Amino acid sequence: MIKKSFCNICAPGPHCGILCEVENGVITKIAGDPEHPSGKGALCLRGNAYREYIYREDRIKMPLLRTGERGNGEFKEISWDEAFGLAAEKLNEIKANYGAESVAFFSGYEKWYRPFLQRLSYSFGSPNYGTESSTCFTSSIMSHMCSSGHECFRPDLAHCSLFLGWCSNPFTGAPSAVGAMRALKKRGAKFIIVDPKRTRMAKEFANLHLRPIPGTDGALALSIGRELIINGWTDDRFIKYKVYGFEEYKAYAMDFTPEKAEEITGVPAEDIKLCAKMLHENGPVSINQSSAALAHHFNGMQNHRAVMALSVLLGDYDKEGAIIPGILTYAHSSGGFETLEPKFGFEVYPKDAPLPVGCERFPLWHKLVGEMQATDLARQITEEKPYPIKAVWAHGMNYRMFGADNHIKDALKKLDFFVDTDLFMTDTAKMADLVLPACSSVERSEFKVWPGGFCTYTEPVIEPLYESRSDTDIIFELAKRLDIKDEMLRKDYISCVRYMVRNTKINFDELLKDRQNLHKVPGFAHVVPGSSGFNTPTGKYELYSKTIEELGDERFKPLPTYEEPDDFRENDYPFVLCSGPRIQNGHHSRLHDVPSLRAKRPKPLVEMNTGDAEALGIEDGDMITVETKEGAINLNALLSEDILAGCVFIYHGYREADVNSIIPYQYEDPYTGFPGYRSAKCRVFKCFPDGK
Ligand SMILES: Nc1nc2c(c(=O)[nH]1)N[C@H]1C(S)=C(S)[C@@H](COP(=O)(O)OP(=O)(O)OC[C@H]3O[C@@H](n4cnc5c(=O)[nH]c(N)nc54)[C@H](O)[C@@H]3O)O[C@H]1N2
Ligand SMILES: Nc1nc2c(c(=O)[nH]1)N[C@H]1C(S)=C(S)[C@@H](COP(=O)(O)OP(=O)(O)OC[C@H]3O[C@@H](n4cnc5c(=O)[nH]c(N)nc54)[C@H](O)[C@@H]3O)O[C@H]1N2
Ligand SMILES: [Mo]
Repeated sequence: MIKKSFCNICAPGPHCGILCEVENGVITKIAGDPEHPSGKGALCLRGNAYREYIYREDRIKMPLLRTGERGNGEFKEISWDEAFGLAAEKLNEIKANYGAESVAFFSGYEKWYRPFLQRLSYSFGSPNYGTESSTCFTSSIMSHMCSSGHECFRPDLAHCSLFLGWCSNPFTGAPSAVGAMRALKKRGAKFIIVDPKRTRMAKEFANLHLRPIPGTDGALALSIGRELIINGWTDDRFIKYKVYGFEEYKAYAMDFTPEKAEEITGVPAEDIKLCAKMLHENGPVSINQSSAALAHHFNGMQNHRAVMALSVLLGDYDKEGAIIPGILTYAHSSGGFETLEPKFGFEVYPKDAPLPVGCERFPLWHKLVGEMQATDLARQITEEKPYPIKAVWAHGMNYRMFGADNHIKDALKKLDFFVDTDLFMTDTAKMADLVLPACSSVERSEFKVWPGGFCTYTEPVIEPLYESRSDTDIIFELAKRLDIKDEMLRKDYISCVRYMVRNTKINFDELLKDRQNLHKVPGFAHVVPGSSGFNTPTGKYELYSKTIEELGDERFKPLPTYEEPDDFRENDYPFVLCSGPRIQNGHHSRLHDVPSLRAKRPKPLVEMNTGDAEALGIEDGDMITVETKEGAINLNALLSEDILAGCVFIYHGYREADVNSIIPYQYEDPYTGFPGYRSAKCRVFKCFPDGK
């Protein structure tokens, strides 16, 4: 029998449709679904391993109660009934003793159950709902919110003449987008790629490749902006009517001469001038800037704003062939239509609660996001200031995603009560008091949207493995056991989804009847370029952000100001450590234990420039030490001419060489709280023969 579902290894936007062959309740084969708009029948390396991922040997089979020391993995199996009874008793006890805010609710990478977890947290009385998006995507949303007032943008690849890919290598990060790039190239469009690595994207597509030192993008963008202005290559009519703060921007950008920018970024002044000229001569320009590689810096959000400013200077904004505002529809996916999902959590926000974790340190985050900024969780658990956090209820928590992760690891040990729900027995789950088994996307149902106005309510392909349950079943049951007085959480998943999409014309009964196919939302229409306006205080695109100015705090600059990453002052550490650029066979921590994928790149590697290595007597494959002011790890060297001299690149999430253990503590973007994963200073040396 063949049943349709989707692969949910990567981010929800591009989840690809799959066809699952099922025999006697077991999936025997998975292939891409040619009829599905995402993937169109093709699967990437990770998608092809989805069956193997689901059937990993370390799936958690039963609810587990800790019996040994935290972290040593000794548990006994208990029933679901006992697990819920215990959890409800402990959480209500901690609430009675320390206040509801002392319980934090956290979600790792998965997005589909988040609206319900958020509502649970708020209805319980805790403002401390937070997620992995404290390090992903939200920084770019914040950048857009305080410039245009829209959450996100999509490049109009069907009509652009120049694609400016700022930190863009879909060959590793988004394979399903490569086809669109090829079509664009075939149409004759030009490509500028900005990436310190000579990636496949740069080699195969770029007419011009700029290679800045990681974390210096803001200076580069300001300098390109300056070139556009002094050469008269800006769209003055657009600027006059649609832009606020141009004169201030112009005055500030004038300092960033190509020569000065060359000094800061390492990009030759001539290339900066050429880049501006190409942008001028080849419009419309569509800029695609990463929400991770550009944001994972001490200065990430402002760098993002500086890049975004180029679209506005060119007038290539919200028009055909440029970039067009988008809508986050449901659970971090963009369907091109609105739902009431964002309100679902916040309508029960506990109004008298103290500020969520991280919101004192990151006031712009608080203003624009309102959730807990989870990167500050380690500090607050440890210091108990301004109030203690005594319990964490987590779904899919991976402590290795945090910068300086030894701090969160130690903090978790200090908790009175820690629950983690995961598919697998991870090192984080091993530290929990109670571990609950979740099931995968093919073992449950879910409401889901896809770009182009599509939605579906999926059907389980197989029964949940072992005693595992879907995250939402767990959340709804906990709400009942906690005796939370929330009428929606007293109902069920479907009732809540119906409630969130009540503003649309989606016929939910149809969805429930036909679960094997995608449904088009009745009345769906694509956003018309030029129709979105600006949701900002001035009603214009704010190069000078009123939203930031209104914070009334001099640390925060309304212009897209360039500040050197703080760690760059550490002169004893000559290299820049850029951790995280995607690898084809990895997806954060979740695929490192999938044998066939791990076999493609078995060891954690540090990529470095061949010339740099030679100067240090390092040969390809040598075990070397990478040390920052936070700590040191050992890994094997992978040498390449394609790596920018002076930089090293390391992928994250490995147990044996955890790069986040050496990202400096509290090395965060003050606007967003995002860790500086991609521009910390380090030194590199060959290990002693004994490997130490
Ligand atoms: N295979 C795979 N794909 C993934 C993921 C994964 O783990 N594995 N993760 C998914 C997730 S959650 C996210 S958020 C996205 C991230 O998506 P991206 O940020 O687009 O992906 P990256 O590969 O991290 O970075 C893109 C490119 O930016 C370059 N880069 C790094 N630092 C800088 C910098 O400071 N400046 C400039 N100009 N370039 C820089 C890198 O060399 C890389 O080639 O990827 C998604 N796709
Ligand atoms: N150094 C460095 N660190 C980074 C980054 C970087 O670029 N560099 N990138 C950051 C970014 S962009 C991101 S998105 C984060 C990644 O964020 P993480 O949360 O670390 O992502 P994963 O490693 O996928 O871990 C998620 C956990 O969820 C579990 N899981 C999977 N499916 C389900 C489910 O349906 N239910 C439940 N309950 N659990 C499930 C998985 O088994 C896994 O243990 O890492 C961040 N950390
Ligand atoms: Mo991410």
